[in-house]
Amino acid sequence: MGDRSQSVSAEKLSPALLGRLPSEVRKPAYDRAALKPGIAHIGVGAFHRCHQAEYTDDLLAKDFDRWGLVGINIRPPLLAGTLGRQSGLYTRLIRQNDEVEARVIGSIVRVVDSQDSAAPALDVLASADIQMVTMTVTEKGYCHIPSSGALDLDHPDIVHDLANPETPRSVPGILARALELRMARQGRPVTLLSCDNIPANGIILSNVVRTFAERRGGKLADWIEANVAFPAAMVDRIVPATTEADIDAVEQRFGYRDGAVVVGERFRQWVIENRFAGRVPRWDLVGATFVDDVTPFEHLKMRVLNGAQTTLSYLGVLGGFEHTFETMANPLLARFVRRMLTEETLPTLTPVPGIQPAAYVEQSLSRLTNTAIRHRNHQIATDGSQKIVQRLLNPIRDRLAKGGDIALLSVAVAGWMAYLIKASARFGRAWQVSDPFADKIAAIADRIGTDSKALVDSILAIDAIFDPALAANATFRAHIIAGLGGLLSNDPMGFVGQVCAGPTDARLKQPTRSA
Ligand code: NAI
Ligand code: CS2
Repeated sequence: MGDRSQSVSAEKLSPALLGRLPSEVRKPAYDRAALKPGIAHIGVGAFHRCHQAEYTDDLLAKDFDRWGLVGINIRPPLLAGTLGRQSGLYTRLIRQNDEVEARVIGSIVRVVDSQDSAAPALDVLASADIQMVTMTVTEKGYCHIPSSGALDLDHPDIVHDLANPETPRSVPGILARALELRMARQGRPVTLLSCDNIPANGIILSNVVRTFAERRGGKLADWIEANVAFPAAMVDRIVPATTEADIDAVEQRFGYRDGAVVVGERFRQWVIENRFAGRVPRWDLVGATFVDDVTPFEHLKMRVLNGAQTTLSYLGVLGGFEHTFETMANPLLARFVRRMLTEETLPTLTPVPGIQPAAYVEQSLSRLTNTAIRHRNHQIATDGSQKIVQRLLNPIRDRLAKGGDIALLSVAVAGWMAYLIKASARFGRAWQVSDPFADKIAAIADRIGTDSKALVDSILAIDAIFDPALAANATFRAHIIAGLGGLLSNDPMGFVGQVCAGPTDARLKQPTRSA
C-alpha cells in the first residue's frame, strides 16, 4: 500500500479493497458474497457496530448461516453516505491505552435510511427473511415514561402515530405497524430484542408495542401474544462517539479511508434472556450468554458501571473535566465514586452467577481509566432524565427501604439537576445540553433562581422521572437539597470533598452560595 502518510486521498473502504488491506487489519472470515439477510437492526449507531454487529461477524465466521444484518436508521444520521457507500463494511478499532487492534466487520449486508417515511423500514421489518429484530435507539427512543416504564401516550410521536398508524415515525409505532404487516403478509414469528440501557428493556419494549397494538384494536395484540418474543438483554462495551481524528487515524495507520470507523474498549459482554420466537442467531457460541433471568446482570451493570459513568459525567463537568478518564484521574472524584459504589450501590445488588460484586466494582473503575477511550462527559450526561432511574434512583429506593445511607448517590442525582440548571439563561448558559426535560428544568431555574429547596421541590414534582413515593421521602429530599446547594455553590468540588470526607450528618451542612 506504499507510504501511507503521504497518500493524496486514500482509497475508500469497499469490498474490492478487502483483499488488499494491510495484514494487521482483520477481515471477515466467511464468504460475504453468499451472506443473506436474517436480522434487522434499528439504530445503526456506534454501539451497534462495535457490539451486536461484531458478535454476529464472529458467529458468521464460526457457524455461517443466513444472519446478515440489515441496518435501519429512522432518525439521523443518514447511512447511505457512509456505510452505504462502503457496502456496509467498516473498521472497528479496539483501543486499550497504547494498544490498537483493527478489524473490518462484514456482517451488515445492507443499510436503509427511513427518516422521511417509515415505508423502507416497514418493508424490511415485515419481510419473511427477517426473524430477529434488534435495536439501539437510545433510552428516549421507546417513548416510555421513565418512572413507570409505560408508553407515554402524550409523547408527540405517539399522538401522531395513533392518529396515523400507517405512517408511523416512532419506534413503538413502526414496530406495531411492521407486526401488523407481518401478520397480514406471512405470519412468521419474530423476536424483538432491545439492546438499549433501559431497565427491564424487554418488558418496556413489550409494554410500548403491546399498548400501541391494543389501541389499534383488531387481532394484532393477540397475534403478538402468540408470535412475538421480547427478551431482556444486558449489553456492555464502552463506545464513545467517533471523531474525525479516529477516521484520520485509520487512514494514517492503515492507508485507507473509512467514513464509518468505530472505537471501543476491549471489554464486551452480552447477556440475553432465553425467550425467543422463531429462529435464533446462536450468539452464545461466540461469547454471549443466554440466561433465564437477566435482572441481576442488568442491575450490576447499570448500577455499578453506568452509575459510575453518570456520576463522573456530572461531577466531571462541574469540576471542569472533559473525558471520563480525566475525571477518574482526579483523586477526589475517583475516591467519591469508589465510596459511592462500595458503600451505597453494592448493598443493593442481588448475587450474580460467577461474578464477585466487589471485583466487578474494581474492574469497572479500571475500565474507566482507559486513556485511549475519549468518552466525553457531555456525551454521557446526555438524556440524563432517561438514565438516572435505573442508574441512581432505583438503588436509592432500595437503600431507603432498608434504612441505608444515600448521601453519595444523592449527590450524583443533584449533579444531574445542577448540570441542567447551569445550562439555563438565569445561570448563564454554562454549556449546551440535550435531554428531553432540559427545557422544563431550565424554565424552573429561570423562574426560581438560586433557592435550592424551591428548585428541588419543583424538579421532584416531575413524576415522569421521580415516582411520588420517592419524591416525598424526607431523607431523600434533604440530601438532594443539600447536594444541589453544594454543587451550585462557588466551590462544588469543595462540597464534594466535604461529603466524601465527613460522616453523614456533616454532609448536610451548606457551603457558601455563588449565584
Ligand atoms: P449513537 O448516537 O452513535 O447512535 C444512536 C442511534 O440511535 C442512531 O442510529 C440514531 O439514528 C438512533 N436514534 C436516536 N434517537 C432515536 C429515536 N428517538 N428513535 C429511533 N432511533 C433513534 O449512540 P450509540 O453509542 O450507538 O448508543 C446508542 C444506545 O446504545 C445508547 O443510548 C444505549 O442505550 C446503548 N448503549 C451504548 C453504549 C455505548 O457505550 N455507546 C454501550 C451500551 C449500550
Ligand atoms: C454511557 C453508556 O452514554 C452513556 O449513557 O454510560 O453508553 C455506556 O458507555 C455503556 O452502557 C457501556 O456499556
